[in-house]
Amino acid sequence: MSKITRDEFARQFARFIGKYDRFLISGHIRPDGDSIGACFSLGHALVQMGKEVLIITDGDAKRYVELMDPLPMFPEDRPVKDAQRLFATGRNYAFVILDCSEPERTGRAAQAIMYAEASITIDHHITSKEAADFNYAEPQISSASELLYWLYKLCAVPISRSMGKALFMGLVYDTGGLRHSSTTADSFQMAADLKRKGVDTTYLTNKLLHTKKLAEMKALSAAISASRLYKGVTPEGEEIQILISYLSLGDMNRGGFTGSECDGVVSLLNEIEEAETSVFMRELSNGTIRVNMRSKHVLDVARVAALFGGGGHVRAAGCTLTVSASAAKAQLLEAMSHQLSALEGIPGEIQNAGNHEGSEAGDASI
Ligand SMILES: [Mn+2]
Repeated sequence: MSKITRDEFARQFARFIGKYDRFLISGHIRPDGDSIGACFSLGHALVQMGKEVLIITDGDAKRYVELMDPLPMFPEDRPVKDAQRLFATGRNYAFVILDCSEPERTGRAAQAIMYAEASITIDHHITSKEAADFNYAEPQISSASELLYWLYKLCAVPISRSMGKALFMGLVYDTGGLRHSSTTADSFQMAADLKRKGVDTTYLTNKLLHTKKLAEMKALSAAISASRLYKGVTPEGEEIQILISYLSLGDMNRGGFTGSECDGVVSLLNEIEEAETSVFMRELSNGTIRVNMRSKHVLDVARVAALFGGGGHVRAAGCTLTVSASAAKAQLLEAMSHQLSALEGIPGEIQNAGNHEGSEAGDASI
């Protein structure tokens, strides 16, 4: 949580973008729709002010970048220390980090903070740190793109159609189509304003949320086949189920899909009615396990992820574990059991379950 108000930060932000002429802009590693949307909205805002902009990404961003009006992108094969040479004037630049707060979370852009004249972070994650010269985070807002939208309003930055497309992409991506609990009346107001500006909301929503490659559907199919439900009981006595699925590199090779085709799997898994919480684990090439989690209304998965050095939001979070798949599953269940009074597979954690009254909840949990 930031120590300053949105109004106070808006004044810092306006001074920051007014002061510098060249901006290197990065979102987080393994970019998503909000990360790219936030970067492109700011990039177009700065270009319309006559500034020079370079967007730097780390990981496959094509699916999102191709929906945007083009901006100069930092070449894949250039080291970050060359950044200032890539600006036409070759002079120093300011570095902007969006949709995350730690330079390390940007991936290959991380060292840019050393070469930059000044730096700023604008984020909406709960795990926010203050690593730059100026830092601002609002963990309760839906997306970095929505936060930027309201900052542009406060700074009287006119929102062009190109910016509108980017902002809408970020909003729709991070809210699952104005659907997640992070969606507020302000989010709808922003969407309505962007629609009025001529943003093709139908096209963007269909492209972002309802278009899947065959390999992605095969990844989902494999993840469903490999899934198992675990029963738990909340402190309020509600019975819930946690779905856990794991795909090894071997599973993925056999299925003909790679990591990028697995990105949307966890959200689709959590559409399964029985699953209050869904955990999708997949083996990365270096033998570690990437964990993505979604919950509907009970578990705070950000708290679970934080125990393993990860982060995210209450209903959507992720972390990376360097243990075997079975150990990862056991450790995640153990972490989740702290928020429950009982959880299948965690016999040591059920001392509060059932209250010795032989309740159905107690029976279901073991
Ligand atoms: Mn985001």
